[in-house]
Amino acid sequence: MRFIGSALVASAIVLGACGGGEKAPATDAAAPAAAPAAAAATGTAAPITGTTHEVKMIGDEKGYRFEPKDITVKAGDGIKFTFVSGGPHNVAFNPADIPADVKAQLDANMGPDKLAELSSKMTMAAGESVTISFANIKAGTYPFNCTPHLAMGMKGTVTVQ
Ligand SMILES: [Cu+2]
Repeated sequence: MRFIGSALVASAIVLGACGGGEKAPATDAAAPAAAPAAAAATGTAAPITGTTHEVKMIGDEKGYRFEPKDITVKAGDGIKFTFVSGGPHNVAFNPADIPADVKAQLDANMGPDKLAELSSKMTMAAGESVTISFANIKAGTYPFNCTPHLAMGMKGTVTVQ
């Protein structure tokens, strides 16, 4: 990308803004971000340009789960994963499940909520959240899980259209 420094700053601002609210400009701004799938390995975060969807992270007497478990988003959308109960929870993609040409972009798109490769920070209390952009991620279905509760089946998928 052309201006890596300013793109990173802009991404941080956009991700931060989405973390605080639900507004996101949904327009043709998504087009340039979604177009160069082949350039996805740059590792530069692509900010959310569409809708920010909400997924709850829950642990209660019925078990540990993401709600909804499977979600479909459009190119340029993002997902805000919010702690509801029973944590700690995080959002992690198994690197082995993510195609090589998606990995760097998805990793970068975890933005300030990233803790390790393809793995978010841990949320510890109700209301804390992790926001991930799916801008510039090629169409496909990507499985994710909560690291602390993987063995208890806390898993989901995001399908990017
Ligand atoms: Cu969990």
